Amino acid sequence: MKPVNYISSIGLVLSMLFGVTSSMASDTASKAIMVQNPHVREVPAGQPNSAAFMTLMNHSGVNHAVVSAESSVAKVVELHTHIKEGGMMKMRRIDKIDISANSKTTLKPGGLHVMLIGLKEGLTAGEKVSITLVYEDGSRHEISAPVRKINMPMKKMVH
Ligand SMILES: [Cu+2]
Repeated sequence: MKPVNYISSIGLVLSMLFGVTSSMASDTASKAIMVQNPHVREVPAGQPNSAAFMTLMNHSGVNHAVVSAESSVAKVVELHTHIKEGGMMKMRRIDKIDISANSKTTLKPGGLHVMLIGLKEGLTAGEKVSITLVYEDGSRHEISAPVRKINMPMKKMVH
């Protein structure tokens, strides 16, 4: 093999490697998922918990999932869903929230939500809460969710 051919084939291999790397980078979950209408339930000071809701849209052909969430307003942040048990709606912690390829998952009162446990202070409508979503591939997405008044019977908030 002549040196010129050898060098050009290295160049080909390198360009293939970089091509693969850049296409993978553009497919991270945080780039594929669009977060719409994030909001957090208003709670008075002294109320220990609140919840965040939003719509997660997956604009890729790959299944993604939120595997955890973080926020500085609460001591613990968990992913929750509601299940019906003995005629009562109860909240349950779940490991992940799936967002299937080319579809959307809606977090809403009475269903999936990001639970904010052990609030450091009350949350007043108009304030903004920073929440970081962590996806299954380790990519992260920081969102700013406005606090809103959401009417929700407290008896339905049993854990
Ligand atoms: Cu909950």
